[in-house]
Amino acid sequence: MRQEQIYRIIDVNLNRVSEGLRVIEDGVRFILNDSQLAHRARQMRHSLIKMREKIPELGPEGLLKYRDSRKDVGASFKEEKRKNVRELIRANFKRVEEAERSLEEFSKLLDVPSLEMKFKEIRFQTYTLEKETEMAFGKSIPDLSLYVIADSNLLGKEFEEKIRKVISGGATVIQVREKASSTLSFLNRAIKMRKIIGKRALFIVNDRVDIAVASGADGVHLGQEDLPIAFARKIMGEDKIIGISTHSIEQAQKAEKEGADYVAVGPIFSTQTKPNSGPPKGVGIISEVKRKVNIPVVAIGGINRENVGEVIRAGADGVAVISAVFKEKDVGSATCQLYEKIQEARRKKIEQDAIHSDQEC
Ligand code: TZP
Ligand code: MG
Repeated sequence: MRQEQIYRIIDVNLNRVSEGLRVIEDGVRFILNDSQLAHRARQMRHSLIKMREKIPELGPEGLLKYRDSRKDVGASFKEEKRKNVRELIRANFKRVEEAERSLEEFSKLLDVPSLEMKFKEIRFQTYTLEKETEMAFGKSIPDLSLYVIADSNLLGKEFEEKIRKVISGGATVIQVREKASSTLSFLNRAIKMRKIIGKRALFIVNDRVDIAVASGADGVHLGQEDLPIAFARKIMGEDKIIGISTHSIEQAQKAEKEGADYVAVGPIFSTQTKPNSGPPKGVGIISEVKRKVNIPVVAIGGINRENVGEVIRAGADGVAVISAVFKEKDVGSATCQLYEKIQEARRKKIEQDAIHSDQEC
């Protein structure tokens, strides 16, 4: 690859980042009236402009000679329609992040010290800005700390009573999972659960987008073989939560790219509840996925009160459990104990992380 080809890629991507940041800046400034977020977007744009000046080839004069929009095969790509401002801002963040990744990768081929690090820094600043912008737009980041899956196989007759106890025990999310029942009884159960749960926890339907919408659930949880995210999003809308089961870093990255709101990763430990879920991955996969994706990561599979601390300390944003709650006699107290263990592990993790960062200084 010739140097001018690399500079052409750098030029194109610097423009993409600047343009995307400009759209974001205008959105947060004029629609959200958030001057602080707007200021940060502007600062990031300005620091990119400064980078152009850092080396002659990246200065405005230098780059112009590598620019040739007639030869750019992407110039005629069809622009997509956007449904609303939030979707437009999100699309611009994605565009900015992709361009930043390209800048970071191609700068490795240039002999310019610290360039790659600088691009990386800006990419991470973008992730933070995206998270805060998303929050400012009102879709709060869901609390997935204790995600209890109400599997009809284990629930038995007193299901309503058990759900109430699980809520009082501190579950932040409750999912309805029906693997063997008819559509009608699945729907009826979902409607009942929505009523019982109210606003005290998030309510998620497993597998079925239609039942999620019909029962007024907060979201749906999909597997790798279920309806793809793009179609589920069309039906569910932007404000609902879509979670995906993943079994590898690649699947988690793909889910994030396609717009999932969280990923479930597992099985972490061996589980009898879903015997065909593959070999246990161990807690190592949690920290690996956390390093690669920015959406919340929920660990699943064989998690109980003995091992939940380890899972949280590995970086999981939450744990999803079935048997640790529903195979216990007292489901309320089982939930409560898990919840306490999660909080305790979080406190420990914060302390450990603080010690680590002191040592790095
Ligand atoms: N997906 C991966 S493992 C699993 C699912 C649904 C089962 C989790 O159940 P348990 O009883 O908490 O191991
Ligand atoms: Mg499924």
